Amino acid sequence: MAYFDEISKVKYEGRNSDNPFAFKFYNPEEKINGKTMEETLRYGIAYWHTFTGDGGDPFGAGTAIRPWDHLKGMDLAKARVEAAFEFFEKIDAPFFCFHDVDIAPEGDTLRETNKNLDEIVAMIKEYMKDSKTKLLWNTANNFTNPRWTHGAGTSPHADVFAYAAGKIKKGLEVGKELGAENYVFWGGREGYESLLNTNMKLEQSNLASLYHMALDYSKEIGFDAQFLIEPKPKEPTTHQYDFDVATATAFLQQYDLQDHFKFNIEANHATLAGHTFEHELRVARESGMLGSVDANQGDLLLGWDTDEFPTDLYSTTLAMYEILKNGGLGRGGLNFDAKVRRGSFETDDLFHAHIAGMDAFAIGLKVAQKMIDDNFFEGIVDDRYETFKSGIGKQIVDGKTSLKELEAHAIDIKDINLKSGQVEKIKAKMNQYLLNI
Ligand code: XLS
Ligand code: CA
Ligand code: CA
Repeated sequence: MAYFDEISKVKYEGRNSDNPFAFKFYNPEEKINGKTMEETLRYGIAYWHTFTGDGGDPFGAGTAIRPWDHLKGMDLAKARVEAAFEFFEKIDAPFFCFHDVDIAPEGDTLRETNKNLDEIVAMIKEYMKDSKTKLLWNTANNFTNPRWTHGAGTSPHADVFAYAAGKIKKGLEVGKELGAENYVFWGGREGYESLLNTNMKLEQSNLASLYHMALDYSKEIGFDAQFLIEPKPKEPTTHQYDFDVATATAFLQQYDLQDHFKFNIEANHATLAGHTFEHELRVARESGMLGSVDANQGDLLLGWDTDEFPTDLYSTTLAMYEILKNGGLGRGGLNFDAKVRRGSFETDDLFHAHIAGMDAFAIGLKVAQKMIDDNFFEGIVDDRYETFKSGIGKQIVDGKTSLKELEAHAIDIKDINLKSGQVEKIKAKMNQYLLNI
């Protein structure tokens, strides 16, 4: 059965096309710096928003009208798989991502849940045989069911911890079965509401043990995916342990996990942490830990995790600048962890939203590559740190000086020739780049 009958395969038609079902900038075959756009951008479709989500919010029921609405339970799960692969084909997606509960309903026990999962995973595997769409990552949803109220790997109850471990074990098996490139850990409720009822040290060390067990088990079964941690500072808990890239890096280092993890960085989580998207990408890239990206955007007027489709070209460009400087995303990709607005309830909106996001990152890629080719900003950075290239500056960089020597150097200095940071010139130049693609 076809779910999106009216829509044919979305193609690249160029910037002047007025066909709403065509890409204007994303041309999968176009080469940018020797790699096709498809190879660099590695777009992923988030199963939970696009096939499982219904547009509900804390103030009202779902609004989405979907061709599978009349179904329930396993029939619904199967219809979603059929719809998903039709959608992947039509939007030309190289990857998809899911949580366990997105693809199959939870049963009353873990045993029942696993049975449901087995059936749907077998079906997905069949569909994947005739599809180019691969699994970018999967993960266990250890945050929706009421049992996770106080956390999963950081729960104060050992049975809950064991349940979480069991779900992760299954997640790793599923990832292996479907050839996932990565496996994600997002600590949805791994945090606290009040320090007065929390043993923070125990919770964090339990969480680290869980990650170690996951690493051991993936080795045991020969699942060689890249492990990713997805930081987020808050929501749903007041304070989440994986607050941002810097905090999560310290956690990984403290528990000797740093060599086995990279980061899955979500734009909206970066802004919730009071950073820009590109800040988080930069921090991860500088320590060689930029793994994958959840491509979306927040709304600064609202300030919560709105998971909007990314359309802000300034942000997609600065993100692509970091990604290109990283030499690409390796096994990672750009997963649209984004949902259509509650008011965009028609099925067509799913296509419009993805086209908008895919075009926005294609523009970002083109502009960022041009910026890098021109070396304009790199030139500014280079000049700015000029004094560290020779003399006392070089000695500082090489670790070959001391406070005594530096005092002797500084003691009689009267004028220091500081130069402008040129922020306005930089911003104007960025605008020029954006307008000239
Ligand atoms: C929620 C997160 C979540 C992770 C995967 O805010 O973005 O969807 O990406 O569990
Ligand atoms: Ca995410
Ligand atoms: Ca989010």
